[in-house]
Amino acid sequence: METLSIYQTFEEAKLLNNQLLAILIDPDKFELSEAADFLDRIPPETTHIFVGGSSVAEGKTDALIRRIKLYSAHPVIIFPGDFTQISNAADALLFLSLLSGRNPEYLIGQQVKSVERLKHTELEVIPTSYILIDGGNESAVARVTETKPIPQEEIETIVNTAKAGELLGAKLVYLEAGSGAEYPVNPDIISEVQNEISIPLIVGGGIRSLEQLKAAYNAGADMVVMGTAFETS
Ligand code: 1GP
Repeated sequence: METLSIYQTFEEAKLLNNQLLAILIDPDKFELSEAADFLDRIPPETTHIFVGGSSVAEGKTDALIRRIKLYSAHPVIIFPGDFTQISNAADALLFLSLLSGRNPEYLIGQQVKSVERLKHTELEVIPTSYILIDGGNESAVARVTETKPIPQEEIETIVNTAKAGELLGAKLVYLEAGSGAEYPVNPDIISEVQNEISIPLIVGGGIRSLEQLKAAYNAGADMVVMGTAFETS
């Protein structure tokens, strides 16, 4: 049987209503020596490992991915804070454009800077509309990109931003409340976005409990990303 590309696994999940779960590891907050134990503790429902952070020293992402690969068969997807986090050791790259903001550096600047590096990799590149939504506290994404999140009340703006991303050719939409958000993206927003788009939907930021996880899936998230919940327990 032909192996599916990473993106095909997203499409399949959407089609079959399967729930994908990604565990996010920030190389900046992670000791390489803890990788084996950590990967042993992640939930059996985990389908993907995301690696990335808002400000990570050069080389750290690559070293972490290589370590993860020693202990885990899960596909590793880079969720980069900037172009220096691109590593050929991963399986795929979320090629993010921060559509909620109006900072050209994160709309197209970083993407242009990444091209030379991408030429030397075999990464599967997945164009992704990245939409930052207010999670009740200042997120690292907002701070580093110097952009404002969209308030949760502005559902129409959020839905239209997601749709615009799809029309521009994005293959995924990522609704982000920010790592360590006080509260996650409201399920009403998730379902309205899901109704409007025909590409898979990722939701993350501030999801710590099983109830929040289930609420996100029930509202229509094809994948949920959890990071902080596993950093502390
Ligand atoms: C952040 O969506 C991810 O980019 C995960 O957020 O750390 O709050 O789980 P948490």
